[in-house]
Amino acid sequence: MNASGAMYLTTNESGDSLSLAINTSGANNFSSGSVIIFSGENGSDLSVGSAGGDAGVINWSATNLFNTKNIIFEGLGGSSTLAGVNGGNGGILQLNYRGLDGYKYAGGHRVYLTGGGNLTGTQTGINGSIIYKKSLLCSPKRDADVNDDGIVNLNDRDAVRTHYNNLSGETGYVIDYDISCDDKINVVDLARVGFEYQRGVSS
Ligand SMILES: [Ca+2]
Repeated sequence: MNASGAMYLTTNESGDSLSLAINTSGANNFSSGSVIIFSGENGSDLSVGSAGGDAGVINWSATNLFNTKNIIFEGLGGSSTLAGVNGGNGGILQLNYRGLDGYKYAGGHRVYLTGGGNLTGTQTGINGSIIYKKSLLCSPKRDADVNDDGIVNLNDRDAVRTHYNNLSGETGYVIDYDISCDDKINVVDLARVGFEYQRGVSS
């Protein structure tokens, strides 16, 4: 999936954003400044005003790597313009992936899920949340970014080393570090880190 610019989810008659479930099997590439907007609508200034809408839910499942570079997710609660009524709630973003390609936190995708304000501008809507869910399945393959920060680097190598020579069933065996899915944490897994070294750093 390749995308650029702004994509908006439509809202219902209450101003709530609709939700979106999306499945991608190949790479997802976004141009700089690409933004997916699933915010609630702001209340109307007409008459007595109206409530702010709730942001939606995006549930994105990437069979392979999810590219965090450039993408902006904006799921803000709408502002209420009706006296005594809270702003809308922020959205939920769930990313399901085999691995991340690009920084998970600062430097990667930007996510805005703040709740909306009330008539006086005080935030009263509840902030939304983001859920990261990495698959540890062996198909198509387990991720070499064992600490799940979006980058394959020396920290991943060192994490594998910490569990080196542990076999499935032993207390030191942690499935995340058995990248090759052979029930052993050994040089084969270190090699996998090496093959993908610096993945996620470059654009
Ligand atoms: Ca890492």
